[in-house]
Amino acid sequence: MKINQAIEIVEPHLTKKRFEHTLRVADTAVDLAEKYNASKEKANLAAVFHDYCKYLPLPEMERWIKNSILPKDLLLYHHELWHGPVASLLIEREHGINDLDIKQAIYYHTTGRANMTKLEMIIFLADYIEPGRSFPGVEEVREWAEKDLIQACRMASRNTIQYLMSKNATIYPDTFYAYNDLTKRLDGGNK
Ligand code: DGI
Ligand code: FE
Ligand code: FE
Repeated sequence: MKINQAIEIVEPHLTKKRFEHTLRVADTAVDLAEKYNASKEKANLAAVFHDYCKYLPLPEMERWIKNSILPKDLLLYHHELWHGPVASLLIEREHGINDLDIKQAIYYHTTGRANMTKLEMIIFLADYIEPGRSFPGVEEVREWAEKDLIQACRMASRNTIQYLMSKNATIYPDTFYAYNDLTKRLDGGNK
């Protein structure tokens, strides 16, 4: 699919702010793909669709999870976790995007997971560091993104877990698996 076609599909599903976020994620993802030798086309397309389902009504997302191969335990966690997996399903059904790399990058963009591919890390990180973000600690992650993709993802994952724990939120297993795996990849972890 051509990128302009993807943008036209996605725009009406998003608020203006979310659409602008999406375009910044796409720019950031293309830069990261360039830096880390991944497909810029795939990074661009995955980024444009990553929040495609962000505003789908909750009962509709719930229905998709119940009536598809998506894991049912998603329903036991915060609904913020649903839009990536549901989007990975709907972009194929509605728009014929069946590239597994792209679908997985969209699927896991919120939580990450163990053994993330390069494209998954690029979308996960681009979503976190796009220039509109102002989380505490984001500047340090931006600096790491210049030199070490895994370290940058690990910092983003760690910050997200710390933030969620400070709110007493529950944390989806893949969120922890991402952090543990990225940590082990770097230094074997501290056990
Ligand atoms: O869709 P975006 O707002 O661009 O960003 P996102 O999809 O990365 O994240 C949406 C929210 O999900 C963000 O506030 C962090 C949160 N989140 C990530 N992992 C978990 C989580 N929330 C809960 N409750 N549990 C998680 O494991
Ligand atoms: Fe998202
Ligand atoms: Fe996003």
